[in-house]
Amino acid sequence: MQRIIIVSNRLPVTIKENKEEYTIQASAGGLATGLKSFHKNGNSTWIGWSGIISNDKKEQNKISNLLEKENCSPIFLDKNLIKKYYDGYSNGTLWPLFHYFTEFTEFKNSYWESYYEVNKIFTETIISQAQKNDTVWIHDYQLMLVPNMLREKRPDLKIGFFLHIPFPSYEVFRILPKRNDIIKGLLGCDLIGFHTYDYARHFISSVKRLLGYDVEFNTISTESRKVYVDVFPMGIDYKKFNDTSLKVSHKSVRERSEIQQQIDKFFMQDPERKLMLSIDRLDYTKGIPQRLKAFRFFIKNHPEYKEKVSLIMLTVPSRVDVEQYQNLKKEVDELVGQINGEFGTISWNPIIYFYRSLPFDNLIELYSSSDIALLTPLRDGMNLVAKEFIASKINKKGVLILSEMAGASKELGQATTVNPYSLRSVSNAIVKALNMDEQKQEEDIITMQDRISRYDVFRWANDFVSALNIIAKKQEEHLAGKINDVTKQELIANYKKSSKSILFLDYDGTLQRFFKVPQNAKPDEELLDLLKKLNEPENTEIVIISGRDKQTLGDWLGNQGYTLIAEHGAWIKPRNENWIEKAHSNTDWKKNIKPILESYVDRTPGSLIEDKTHSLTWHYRKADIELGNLRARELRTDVANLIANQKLEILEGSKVIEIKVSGINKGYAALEYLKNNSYDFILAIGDDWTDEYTFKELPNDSITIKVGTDKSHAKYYINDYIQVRELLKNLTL
Ligand code: GDG
Repeated sequence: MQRIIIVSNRLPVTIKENKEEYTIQASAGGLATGLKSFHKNGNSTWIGWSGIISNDKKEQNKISNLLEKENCSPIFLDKNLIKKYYDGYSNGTLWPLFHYFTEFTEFKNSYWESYYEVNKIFTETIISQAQKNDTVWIHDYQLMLVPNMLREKRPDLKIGFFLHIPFPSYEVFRILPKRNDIIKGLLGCDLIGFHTYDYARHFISSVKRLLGYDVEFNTISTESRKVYVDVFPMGIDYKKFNDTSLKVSHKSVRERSEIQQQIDKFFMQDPERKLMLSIDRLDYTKGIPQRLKAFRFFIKNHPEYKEKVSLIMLTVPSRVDVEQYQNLKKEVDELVGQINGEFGTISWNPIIYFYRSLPFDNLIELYSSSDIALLTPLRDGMNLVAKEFIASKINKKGVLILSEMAGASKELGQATTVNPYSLRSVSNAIVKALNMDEQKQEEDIITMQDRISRYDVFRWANDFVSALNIIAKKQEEHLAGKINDVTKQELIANYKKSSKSILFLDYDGTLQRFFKVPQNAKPDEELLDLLKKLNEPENTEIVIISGRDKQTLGDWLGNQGYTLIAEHGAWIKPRNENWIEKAHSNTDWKKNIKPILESYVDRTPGSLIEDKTHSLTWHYRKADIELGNLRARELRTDVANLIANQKLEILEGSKVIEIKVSGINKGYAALEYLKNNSYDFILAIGDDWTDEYTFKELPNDSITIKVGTDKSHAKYYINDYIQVRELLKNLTL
């Protein structure tokens, strides 16, 4: 079985201290359960914070030794770091922002610094434990910088990340001052998983807008690698909930818990009574005050349900030191008091409120005794409680009212969904649930149980790891085509011993980075110097082969002893000679096409037209990335219809659409150039689609190199223009 390192903020165990003696209790949380099969075989490690604040090395060793038996490797953090990294950046910045509570989001530099530092500590611990080619699965928003920190030091690892909370829309995410660092941190992964398609979509949109990377379906092309994004809705241990529910249903009256006895009393007073349940951590994202207000609205507007329905609300203490949470507790206490005071009677409490956590069996008792689950978070990554409620319904009776803002609502199509901000919507749903006939309840529960039992937490974990393995294989294949130290040395050696060499070099994206305004891409000193040196040996010829117009190319690189091929081959300027026109055609066609391009410029802010002798080009690198892509597709269709039966073709480059005279391309131009001379070393480097012609046409023994990660006919891949310059520099040494 493969070795896997699981990394999360907290370890899946709780350490208890009693007179300097420590004991360990395994956690029954969803994550720990789901990863059990990977973790228990002894070939895996779980890295996380121990939960113990201690600077004492002896104590730390004691804890580490104990945890080793559980295959856990603890991280120790001091009080100050925990405060700023955990309470601060994780829960004071990322948690509220990612749940759309921008008003609660705090931006403090010291929080960020600690977050960065702790992410580094985690990374170093992983590095100290990871063997070659291990799989590392990192969890959640506290550790979003780890993937890239790890990738930089250990490119051999398979790295996956799963976000348990929502990824917000770009318009909210962009508020974060460190937005680029967070995105780049995550892009160190091979695979990034989200609960829902919406979160994945939001993430991809932020990547496109902030970093300008191309994305095709779920694949992001960064300069050096591809990163895959996919949806894995987290499940629960269905069998455990279902079996325990069966077990507790057989308990005798005497065995029943205090809470269950209270519930029994509630039903004894009137067996027709209905019980509604909500369970959540006391967190502002869970919409607890709004739920109470909706319940008040319901009782006020439907007095016929007085004494007939109660809401049993279990809220589990959470982040109790944080002010917002203390305020929330106060607000909830007051609301419960008000509602019970206003509507309650001697024999009926509208709200039965518990502020505590319960042992697992009691939780199941609650699930199985309740008729309705009222789960109305304002935002929730998934909400496992919804699935647990359904799984515990062994008698198939019950109704789930679920907020449409919870990830689980995307999966549980039979739930009654509500907008948690709308008191009326929640109240109507309660009435609907109270009146739902049993057959419908049964049908819905069975359908949902079927889904939850199939896609359980084990399947979730397995699917993620399997997907990561498949992706890692693809990455390996790509890596095999990459210029590495060995191929680089061979290439240099072959060049050095060749008697006549020719280098076909594309310009934009290959020798120079992309600029939002194409005319700004003028060669810098470093590049001019490099080309000059490269051109020094008598037996080396340099051909700059570009889609650019002859004027610009000539101004930038003319008369320096290089051959220039402009407009994809429409013009050629042999070294130290004048331009020769290779394409002969009239340009009347431009009169029809240009107004169309102009209309696209008007409707796509940031885009512009370039008019070349034999082509018209629409550039959209500076436009909004999504609008640009959309318009590019439209433009292609519009123009394709117009140019049918004319000797014109459409070329799609990197953020450009070019309409040009057909029969000329970089490949033909390169071949024609080679006709007159023989070379024993041919090198071609290019980054975009138009360079594929060159790669395809050149003789088999040529060395062809693609810049970037897109599929190519080239033999090798290289990351970016910086690495191209580095490689070329090596040829000059
Ligand atoms: C995050 C995301 C996402 C609750 N009270 C007791 C108790 N629980 C257990 C429940 C459930 C879990 O805690 C709560 O899970 P949720 O999914 O509802 O919420 P978060 O804690 O906010 O978790 C969330 C999740 O990660 C997984 O990706 O779904 O959206 O925010 O399992 O049963 N368990 C016991 N006693 C209690 O009193 N034993």
